[in-house]
Amino acid sequence: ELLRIDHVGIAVADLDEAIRFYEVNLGLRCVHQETNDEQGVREAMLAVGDGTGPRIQLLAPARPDSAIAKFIDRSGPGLQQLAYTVADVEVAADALRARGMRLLYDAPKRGTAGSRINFVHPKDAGGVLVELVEPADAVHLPGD
Ligand code: V0V
Repeated sequence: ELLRIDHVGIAVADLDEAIRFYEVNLGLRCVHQETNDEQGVREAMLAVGDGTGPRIQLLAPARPDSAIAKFIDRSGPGLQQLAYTVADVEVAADALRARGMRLLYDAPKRGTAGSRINFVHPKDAGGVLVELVEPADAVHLPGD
């Protein structure tokens, strides 16, 4: 069900400062920004190189009780999640549930740029918060 790496998510305290750091020091390009109220994050997507590969997602807390705020309080800024592209997030989530993994949501939630997302609990995935991303423009082909 996992098609490719979609993005790697990094928790940051200050989004604007982090975007500048990645653009100036690492040469990445910010290609998208939004606030996700449900998740309590301000986020930015950064393209690497020719932009065809996985992106870097910078995640800053939008409120103090959010998942990102809690992560930074506990672990400091740094790698927070690894996200895979899937064709159908419900099909992928069901397959992982059937293999005994806990998915965080019963039904998908809204992710970046109109995508549909769910997560595997990090305790069921070797200490990694695994995100499933069905992009808004996902094409459902027979056999996907
Ligand atoms: C917590 N733990 C992690 C972790 N967060 N381990 C690896 N990576 C992480 N990111 C560990 C933590 O150290 C504890 O380990 C253990 O999990 C138990 O955590 P818990 O008390 O059950 O849960 P919390 O309250 O720490 O929350 C963790 C979860 C939470 C994953 C449940 O962060 C969550 O709901 N995340 C999903 C939503 C999210 O991350 N949203 C922000 C991105 P010990 O100490 O017990 O060993 S939004 C996004 O990605 C968007 C919009 C997008 O991509 O489009």
